[in-house]
Amino acid sequence: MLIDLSEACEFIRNCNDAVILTHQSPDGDCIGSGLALQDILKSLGKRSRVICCDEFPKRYDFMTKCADNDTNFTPQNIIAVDIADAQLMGSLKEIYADKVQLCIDHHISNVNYAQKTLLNPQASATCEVIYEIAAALGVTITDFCAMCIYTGMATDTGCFKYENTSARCHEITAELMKNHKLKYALINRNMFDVKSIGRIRMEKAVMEIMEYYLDNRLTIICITSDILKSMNVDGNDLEGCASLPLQVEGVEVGVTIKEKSTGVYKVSMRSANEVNVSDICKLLGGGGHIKAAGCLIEGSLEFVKKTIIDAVRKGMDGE
Ligand SMILES: [Mn+2]
Repeated sequence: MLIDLSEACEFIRNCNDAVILTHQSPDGDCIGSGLALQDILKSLGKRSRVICCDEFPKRYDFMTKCADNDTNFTPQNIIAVDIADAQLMGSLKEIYADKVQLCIDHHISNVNYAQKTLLNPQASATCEVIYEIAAALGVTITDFCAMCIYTGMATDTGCFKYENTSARCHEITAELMKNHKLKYALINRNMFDVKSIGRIRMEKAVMEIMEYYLDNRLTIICITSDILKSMNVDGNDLEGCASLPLQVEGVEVGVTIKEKSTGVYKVSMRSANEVNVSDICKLLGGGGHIKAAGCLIEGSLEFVKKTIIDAVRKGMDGE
């Protein structure tokens, strides 16, 4: 059931000993919103812990290492942040998929799996929704909380340059900068400029295997298990690689195909401008945002590629 901000605040005021779930392959927004919410709950005198099926990547240590996760309680409330679909809980879905009481999210594709969902598709990030919650609750935002919210908003907007960067988003970050000691330059350097050696290796390999279709308007990167092995990188190094094909001049849609298991491919689709990749992925059984969406396709790699090329061609022609 969709609820409004005041109802979500009501829930938070009444909750205690909460588990805060984040999605698999955790990013700056789900980690930031989880930890920011934990900090808000702490301000209200409530215990919580932030959990994920995957380990938090090292580059988020500046947030995760400063949080104090309380493991010493039996959960009374289950909250999910930035999780559009229970499937995205990964291995934790067996335990929590049907137990989420409150989901806080900004994905238009949210499937409404929780008992109550506070969904703001206009928000640049779930962290933006968390900020609105803190403001509505009248909780004083700590410097740590401000850092978490800022990080989530920065990551989900690609350092404030994607389409989802709104005036509201700038207003909130301006507030955070005005009122807190916020190391924004350091955060953004760590999020956007610094790359691990594995990441550099991955980008080099990816650029080499990029394929061009539809008069170079479509680029596809296929990362099979073999290629992944030969790159000698870990999963974290692949985060955000879906946007790499869009760097090519003239490209309208960039697609990254990752082999999940034999004959199962995870497809990430990004649009540079006009093409609605959410619609395209929906036709392929997936979903997402207008400019960033995904789906899962089973079959041979050749079949997967052909399916994608056909679907993108139709999407570009507005069929
Ligand atoms: Mn997000």
